[in-house]
Amino acid sequence: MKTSVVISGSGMFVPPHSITNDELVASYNDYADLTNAQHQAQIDAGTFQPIPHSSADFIEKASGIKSRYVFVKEGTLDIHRMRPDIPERNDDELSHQAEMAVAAAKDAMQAANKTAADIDVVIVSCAYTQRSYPAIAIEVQAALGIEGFGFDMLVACSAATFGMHRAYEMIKSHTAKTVLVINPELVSPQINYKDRDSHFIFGDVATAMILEDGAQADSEHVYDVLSTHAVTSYSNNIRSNFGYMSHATDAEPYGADKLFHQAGRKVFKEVCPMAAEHIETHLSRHDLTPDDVSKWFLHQANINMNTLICKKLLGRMATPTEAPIILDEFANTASAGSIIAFHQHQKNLQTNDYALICSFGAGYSIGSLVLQKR
Ligand code: CO8
Repeated sequence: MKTSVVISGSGMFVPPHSITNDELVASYNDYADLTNAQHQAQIDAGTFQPIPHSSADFIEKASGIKSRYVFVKEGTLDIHRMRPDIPERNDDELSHQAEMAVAAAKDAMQAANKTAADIDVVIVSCAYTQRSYPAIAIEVQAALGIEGFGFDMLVACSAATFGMHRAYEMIKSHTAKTVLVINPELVSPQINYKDRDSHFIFGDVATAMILEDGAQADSEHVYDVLSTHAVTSYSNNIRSNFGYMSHATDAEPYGADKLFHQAGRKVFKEVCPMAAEHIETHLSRHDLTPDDVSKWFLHQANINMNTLICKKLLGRMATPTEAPIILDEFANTASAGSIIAFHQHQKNLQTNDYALICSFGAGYSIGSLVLQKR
């Protein structure tokens, strides 16, 4: 008999602090006014472009984002700092990212009826890890008392779906029976809060999923993973150059190009058709069309992107029940967005209903899973 792979539990950690658009914009505008005042002479001489104001109305219309959660709020809105003030931890303390990951993992393990003894592999898959080694996954593995092995994966916005893709293959090939995939998206340290185009886009969160051999799953909500599909296509339109090479290149390690930056319009135009085509191709492998899908757990970068992709696929607007939006509350949480949507909105799916998880973003990278509720 062929091994079936299922998602048997999901979990989430939401940081304790949030920042509304109004708070963020007030801080940014004060920073802009201060900087302009400091450069008044250059502005008058035409050698410095005054920094324009940001706008909460623009942010909500252009992106659908109303607020975001952050792991540490202190420092972020301080116009003399413009970045979170996160106290460094000693090597013998649980790291910040592992702390978020462990909380989300415990939630997912409980939902899947799993203890540490049931888990064979821990994958930490996200947009950034806070250090190169030892892997955050191995730290999480130790903190949870899991045997077996763990490793980190970095695939930007598609880290969660690509991590589940890896878990799916391990279960199919019998190298693991139960895999814990965690996405601790601690992205706020990489946001350029001085950049009007991107200061509003991201928020912190951690999500987790349990994938296991379908023959052993006994949780309340179980979804057969019918297949996974992944595509990458190189693009410089979303980029962060931060990395270990700064020590040797003498480049400014915190320069604007070392933080998240993008050509947002180009990303929008290029990625929407790619994602729609990817989804249609994936569904067709199962003789399904978009009309057969009851729930769309799409990447949460921009509400207008999701509207456009659903329109391309369905020929009409998707309802909020069909394609849940969570980015109004969470903003773009890198790879975790589609998993938050799944975690919060999967429970009213009926037996045999089809659903799709799809991420799209930097790389470019697109990853999807076709699910059917048991
Ligand atoms: N307030 C007021 N005006 C603004 C602001 C602002 N905050 N920002 C820009 N404007 C202005 C612009 O300057 C522009 O002015 P003008 O017309 O005079 O030039 C005007 O508003 C319109 O600007 P845009 O054309 O850029 O506005 P858009 O309608 O395109 O909206 C978006 C901008 C929201 C960025 C949109 O393009 C978008 O969402 N694109 C998709 C981007 C996307 O999905 N990116 C994915 C990135 S995430 C990812 O891959 C994961 C990376 C890893 C995580 C990193 C964490 C830090």
